[in-house]
This record gives sequence, structure tokens and C-alpha cells, in this order.
Amino acid sequence: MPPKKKGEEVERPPLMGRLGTNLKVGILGLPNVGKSTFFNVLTKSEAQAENFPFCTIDPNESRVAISDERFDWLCEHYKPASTSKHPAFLNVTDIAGLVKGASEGQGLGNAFLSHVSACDALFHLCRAFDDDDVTHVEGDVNPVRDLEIIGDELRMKDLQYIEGAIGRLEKLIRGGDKSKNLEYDALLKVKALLEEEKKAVRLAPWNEKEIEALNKHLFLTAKPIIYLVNLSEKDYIRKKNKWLPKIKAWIDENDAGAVLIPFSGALESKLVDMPEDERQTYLKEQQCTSALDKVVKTGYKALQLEYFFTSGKNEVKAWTIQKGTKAPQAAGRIHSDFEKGFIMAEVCKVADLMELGSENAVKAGGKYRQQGRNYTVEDGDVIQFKFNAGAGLTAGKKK
Ligand SMILES: Nc1nc2c(ncn2[C@@H]2O[C@H](COP(=O)(O)OP(=O)(O)OP(=O)(O)O)[C@@H](O)[C@H]2O)c(=O)[nH]1
Ligand SMILES: [Mg+2]
Repeated sequence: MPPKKKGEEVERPPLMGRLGTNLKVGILGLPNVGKSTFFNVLTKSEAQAENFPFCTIDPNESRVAISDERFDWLCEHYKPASTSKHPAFLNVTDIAGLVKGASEGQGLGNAFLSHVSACDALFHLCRAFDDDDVTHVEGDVNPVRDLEIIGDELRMKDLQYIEGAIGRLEKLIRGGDKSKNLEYDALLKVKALLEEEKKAVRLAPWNEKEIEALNKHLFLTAKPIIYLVNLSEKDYIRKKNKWLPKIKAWIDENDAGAVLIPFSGALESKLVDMPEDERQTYLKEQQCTSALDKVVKTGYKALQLEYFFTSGKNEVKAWTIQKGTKAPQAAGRIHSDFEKGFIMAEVCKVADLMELGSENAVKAGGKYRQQGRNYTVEDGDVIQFKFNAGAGLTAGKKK
């Protein structure tokens, strides 16, 4: 890449999906596979989780703090009051189980699909544990078949939707509206992808303009999926299960590049009830770690979110932004005045702060940078904003 000229604007491709920072990941899967149990351990909630299909009807929502050693370091360094430590959070929704035929109204049908539609990324939870006491709606454990069922239902729903959308655009184009041509062509491509190639919308290499057009529609199969495989505790600890290679092969074939995370609902449920020291001892004895941290971080990344920090002895806070956010808009997350009167951002990398030990050392090392309005904020930036609110107020502090 040629070096960037000073002040040159770098265009980033638009993101597929909704914009904003209040995005959420939904837990998707067949009924009775352990979604609510997983939701409860992940978010320390108490959603109803029982051994019968469609135990969950209305979605349960919660949020989980993202553990981050950089945030912990800042808290340790600046020592704000415990009520003034604000990590970033991942919003999680536990949705109802989906069955074969949901797109035709089976099970909770359309209600279910509207819950999926309200999410921005999905944890697809599949059951790979044997337990004769836990009912399986398809009669036996076969996560590859289950992946197919759910993939098909989401695709069918998108296809039903697209027929109407194409019809509406045809009418406008016939009426002489040329501005809809690109969107119309993109929808025809989506239809061919779903119908003929039997593939999800997210899998095609869309260009910027197409993404902009497709973002008006928010297809179910455009949402990124992280595959969570629920194993027995024993299989999770020995890292072996007959379904894992088959699931991996299915993902390579049908959703190349997607992340697969094995976990054990049984183990995580056990750990969540243990006091911290007992938990550490147990994990050491079993030579394993909880999968929850990885699940949360991967979910946050799938939403294309990241965060920068503001830090001082009054408060340490992680501010969620969408990837590619410029400095003034990042400032606007803190206060709209920061954006309106933006002068500059004083930025250092949290990694430099951790390595060199103090703000002064970072400054002396020339690693504090003054950045203007074209600066694209990066994950882990520690920022003080300077802004003009008419009265010469200074940086990083609310009025
Ligand atoms: N053996 C075993 N049982 C589990 C596990 N996770 C959940 N279960 C049991 O499976 C049953 C269903 O769990 P839920 O968490 O309610 O499942 P769900 O996917 O939310 O079900 P619906 O809301 O009906 O779609 C309950 O009896 C749980 O105790 C697990 O990891 N291992
Ligand atoms: Mg449930």
C-alpha cells in the first residue's frame, strides 16, 4: 500500500447489516438444545430452561461484560471508584427454538423468525451431547442435520421476503424510477444465490454499492454466524467428539471462514455455581478453561464493534464504536458537544501505556499523537478529546 498522504480520507467499505453500537447477538438453534441454559451461564441470568421444546417463547435479553486485561490494567493503574469502572458489554438475546417448517409457520414460525431478524449476529448452538433424558425434537442427536434444517429455514424465509421486495421494485422501475436499478439487480443476484446455489446472502462478494442497497433489507442469511457446539463435559475436556470433524467439514463447505467454538453447557453450568477458588482448582485439575470468554469476544467481533478507552482517576471507561469510526463521531459517543466542537484527539495505544507504565513515559517516548477529524479510531486507543464548547472547556471531561 502506498503511504497515506496527510489528511487524506480513507474510504472504508460499508458494513453489511444494521449500523449503530447497540447491536446484539441472538442464540439460535432447534428447541431443547440448551440455548437458555447457555444464555443463563453466559449472562448470569435466570431465564426459564426446562426439558421440553418451546420452553422459551418470548426472547430473553441481557448483556455480558467483555473481560479485557487492558481494561483491568487501566483500572489498576488509575484506581477509579468501583462504580466508575465501565467495561464494554455484549448484548445477548436468547430466542425461541426453530423447527423444520418454521418459514411455513411451524412451531413458533414467523414470531420466531422476527426474533432472529431483530438480532445482528447469531450464535448457532448445536447439540452434540448425548443424554437420553433430554428430548430431541428430531428424535436423535445429529448436529449436521440440525445445521441444515436451520440454514434451510432462514434461506426459505429470505426467499419469501425477496419475492415481495422484487415485485415492489419492479413497479417503481416501470413507473420510471431509475434510482432503483442497482438495488433491483442486487436483489436478483440474492434470489439466484438463495434459490439456485442454496447459499446464504453473507457468502457472496458484494461490492460497496450493493451492500448499501442490500442493507435496506436486512436478510436473515446476511447475519454472521458463530457456531457453538454443545458437548458433554467429558468430550469438552478431552477435546474429542465424533460430530466435531463433521461439523467442521459442514462449515467449510457451507459457511467457509466462520468460527466454530466447542463448549460444554454442563461444565459451564457447574462452574458458574462454584466460588472462584474452587472453580480455579477444578479447571486446573481438569486441565481445561471455560469457553465463555472466547464466545463473548468472538460475538463482539462479529458485530464489527470495537472500543476505545477514556481513563483517569475519576473513571475508566470502554466506549463501543463501529469499526471505521472517525475521531469526531467517536467523541460524539461521549457527548454530542464533543462531536460538534471537535478540535482534536490526543491518542495513545493502551499497549504502549501498559509497556511504558505511565502517560508521562508514553509522552516522553513520542507515542502520544494528536489526531484530527480524519483519524479513524482503533480498538484499544486511549483518547482525550479537545473540543470547543464556546467557553474553552478542555478535554476528556464532561461539563
Ligand atoms: N446433558 C445436558 N443437558 C443440558 C445441557 N444444556 C441444557 N440441558 C438440558 O436440556 C433441557 C433444555 O434446555 P434449555 O436450555 O431450556 O433449552 P433451549 O434450547 O433453551 O430450549 P427451548 O427454549 O425450548 O428452545 C433442560 O432440561 C436442560 O437441563 C447440557 O449442556 N448438557
Ligand atoms: Mg430456551
